[in-house]
Amino acid sequence: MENNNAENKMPTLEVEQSSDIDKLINDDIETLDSDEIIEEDGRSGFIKLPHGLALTVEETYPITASEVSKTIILIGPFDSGKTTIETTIYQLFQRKPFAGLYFAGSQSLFGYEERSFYTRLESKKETATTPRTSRSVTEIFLHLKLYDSKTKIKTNYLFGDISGEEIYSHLGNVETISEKMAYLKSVDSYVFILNGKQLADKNKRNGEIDQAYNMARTIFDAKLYSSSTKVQVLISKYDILKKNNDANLEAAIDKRIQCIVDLLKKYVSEVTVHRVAAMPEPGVLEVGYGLEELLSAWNKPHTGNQVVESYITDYKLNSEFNKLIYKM
Ligand SMILES: Nc1nc2c(ncn2[C@@H]2O[C@H](COP(=O)(O)OP(=O)(O)OP(=O)(O)O)[C@@H](O)[C@H]2O)c(=O)[nH]1
Ligand SMILES: [Mg+2]
Repeated sequence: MENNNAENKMPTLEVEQSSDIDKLINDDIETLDSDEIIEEDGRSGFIKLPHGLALTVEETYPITASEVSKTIILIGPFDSGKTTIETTIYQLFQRKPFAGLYFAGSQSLFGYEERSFYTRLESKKETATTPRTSRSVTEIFLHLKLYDSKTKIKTNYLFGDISGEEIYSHLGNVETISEKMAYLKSVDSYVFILNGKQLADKNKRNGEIDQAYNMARTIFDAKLYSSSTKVQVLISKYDILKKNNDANLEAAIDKRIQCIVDLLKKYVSEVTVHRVAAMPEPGVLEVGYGLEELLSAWNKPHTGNQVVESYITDYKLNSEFNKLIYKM
């Protein structure tokens, strides 16, 4: 879904000061171009504003078709911290630039606010909580437009907020997942989440890792990826694991996570492992721990060798053209 044509035409202005960047970008709700002013009920001069909620798959098409965009899908069991990762990134951008990126707008401000309400960084609540993502909801994409001060490119990030039950109902079933979730084929990054709270519990640890392994296998066997898809394997709620201060336990977990990485490397070339504590319990790690590194991984252009195992084995190389592509 990465589209590098349209938005690269940013003004080639020398940006030195962050005040200059503030002028270049703004956090206004995005509106349509002036030539798209519409007539509504016979009254002219109305501008159709985005509804501001999370977007459906169809509502993301105008963005992905015309502008630089990256789709990030977070996959993990219920309660693993997916929504908190998305909302904390949004909230951190309200404080300052992050990973060299500046907030440059959002078409789903209400969607973010709805989800952030109970976890505001300024909140006086002792324990932050995130409302559970409802399974039936079709509005799953949160939109963030970010400006990269180095490359001077604005990129639309679309974060798939998929409930744990939804994705796990397809576990091990390649046919239903490729039919119901075909849009996943053009995903730029998959984030497979392992809940640090479950990893810290010796009775739940193996189940958590096996489940992530099987989910990854289901998605990739269903061919829901492209040659430039990247994968991040992520331990969420890392503060809970870290509290144990057990280096042997972490080494054992790393070893098992490596099995997931080895599996994924058969399909795609860029697989990285991350530790994140988006909304940690007070005192252990700072809010948003690991998110800057994660954002950088999403933002980095795909560089790896793009030929992957299933591509090689599945395509019949009948024509000379196909044979050439394979050799390349
Ligand atoms: N200790 C700790 N708790 C966290 C962290 N991140 C999220 N939580 C808590 O974990 C709970 C679940 O987080 P969510 O973000 O709702 O999880 P989810 O994966 O979106 O859950 P579903 O929408 O039900 O699939 C919430 O109560 C959060 O406050 C973290 O970094 N550390
Ligand atoms: Mg959720």
